[in-house]
This record gives sequence, C-alpha cells and structure tokens, in this order.
Amino acid sequence: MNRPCTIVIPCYNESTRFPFEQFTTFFDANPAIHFLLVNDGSKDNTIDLLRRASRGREDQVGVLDQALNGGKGEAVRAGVLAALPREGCLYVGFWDADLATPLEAIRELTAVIAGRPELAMIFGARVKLLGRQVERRAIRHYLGRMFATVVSMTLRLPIYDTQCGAKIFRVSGETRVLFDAPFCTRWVFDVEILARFIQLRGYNMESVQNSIYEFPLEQWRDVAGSRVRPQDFVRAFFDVLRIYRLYRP
Ligand SMILES: Nc1nc2c(ncn2[C@@H]2O[C@H](COP(=O)(O)OP(=O)(O)O)[C@@H](O)[C@H]2O)c(=O)[nH]1
Ligand SMILES: [Mg+2]
Repeated sequence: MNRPCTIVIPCYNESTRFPFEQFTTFFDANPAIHFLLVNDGSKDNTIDLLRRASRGREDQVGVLDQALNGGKGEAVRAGVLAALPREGCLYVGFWDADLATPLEAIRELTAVIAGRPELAMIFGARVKLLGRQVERRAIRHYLGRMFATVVSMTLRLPIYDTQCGAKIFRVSGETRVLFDAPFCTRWVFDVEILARFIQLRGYNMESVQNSIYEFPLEQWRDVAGSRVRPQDFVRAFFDVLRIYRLYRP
C-alpha cells in the first residue's frame, strides 16, 4: 500500500499512559498512514506495549527500540532518520504519545501541507479560540505563552506555538539536514529545528515565514503525567540562549 506519511511517536515510560485502544483503532481506520513507535530506553514495559500495538500490522506500524534514554528530541530524530529512506515517504512528522493532540489532526495537517507546495513544515498550534477545545492549565498556558514570546523574539520569527507535540514536515533534501546532527538541547529541540531551518535558508526570513504553517488545532488537552518538571522550564530559557549563540549568522 502507498503510504505517503510517516508519523513518529516518541515513547518514554508510557506503560500506564499510552492510549492503546485509541492508537490501534486509528491504525485500522487509517491504513494509509505509516507509524513508527520509538521506545526511548524506557525503564518499564513500554516496548511490549508498542510491539503489541504493531502486531498483525507490522507493515503499517513499525517499532524502533532505542536501548538508551536520549530524550524526546533524540527519539524523534532517530525515528525521522529511519523513516526518510522509506519508499514513497512524502511527509514525516511526530506526535506526542499521550495524544494531547488527537490523531485525527494528522489528516488535517497533511491535507494542508499537501495542498500548498511552498510549505516545508506544518505545526499544530494551541490557540484558545472560541468554539475550539483547547484545554491547558492556566500556569502552563501562561508559561507557554512567555516561552513562545521569548523564542519568537530570539529567532526573529513571529511564531505562536513552538512546543506543540504535533508537527509534520515535507520530505526533501532539507529534511535530512534538519535532523542529521544530534540536538544540543533536551526539551527544546523544536526550537533547534527552527534555528537549523533559518540557517539552511540563509537567514532569509521571508522565505522561512512562507514555508512554515501553524495550524490552529480544533482540540488539544493537557494530559496528566507530563515528564516536564518546573526546573526544565527554567533550563529551557537557557537552552534557547544556547541555540541563539550556536545558530546566529
Ligand atoms: N523519547 C523520550 N520521550 C519522552 C521523554 N520524556 C517524554 N517523552 C515523550 O515526549 C512526549 C511528550 O511528553 P510529555 O511528558 O507528555 O510532555 P509535555 O506534554 O510536553 O508536558 C511523549 O510522547 C513522551 O513519551 C524522554 O525522556 N524521552
Ligand atoms: Mg503531554
């Protein structure tokens, strides 16, 4: 079967949180979407769960088992690099395992990027508009807004939401460059991808802005059991500074 899109799902210690039924139901209802479930050196039985989710549909749902825990960015990177050589792979993305963004949005994001050849990437954006269900705890909402503002000032890119765990990229020569080298930060690799893209486009911000699309999600909810701790938030600001120094012209 022709499967133009691979979605990488990074999974770390997800044994009690992984929405198994939601995933398998979606797999069967959407046989044309390829998935790669990446176990990132989990200390629990996440790998068994992932193998079980893939069983009987191995062609459509792959499992990548990383022996060591490298963090979300590295798990995503390993998954993307593994997916790129797949024949017929036109889009590659990643999605948080807790399904804070419902899987249904994969089709919406893919439809937009497919219809607009100038786009290199499309990101889910958590915008709390009337008529949409975007539920985030107030503290995370405001911290998140602050972070996004700092990032958009640092990168000089008016982006609203860098940290949403739902992103899809058009496969091209550029994609490999974006994911080739290990990320220097653990939690803000999304920002690093953007910094690499800006560098790749020769700091031509018009070209960058015309190639990225933020898609306001219909639905997003904070899922309990987040691995992000308050100190990670502080570290994230320093990480943005590091990215700035590493990638500035
Ligand atoms: N690979 C990897 N993934 C992680 C790690 N921690 C969290 N994740 C994954 O990253 C995604 C988002 O994690 P989550 O804890 O929900 O973070 P939040 O929603 O940003 O607060 C999930 O798919 C997790 O399984 C980690 O150390 N390594
Ligand atoms: Mg989460």
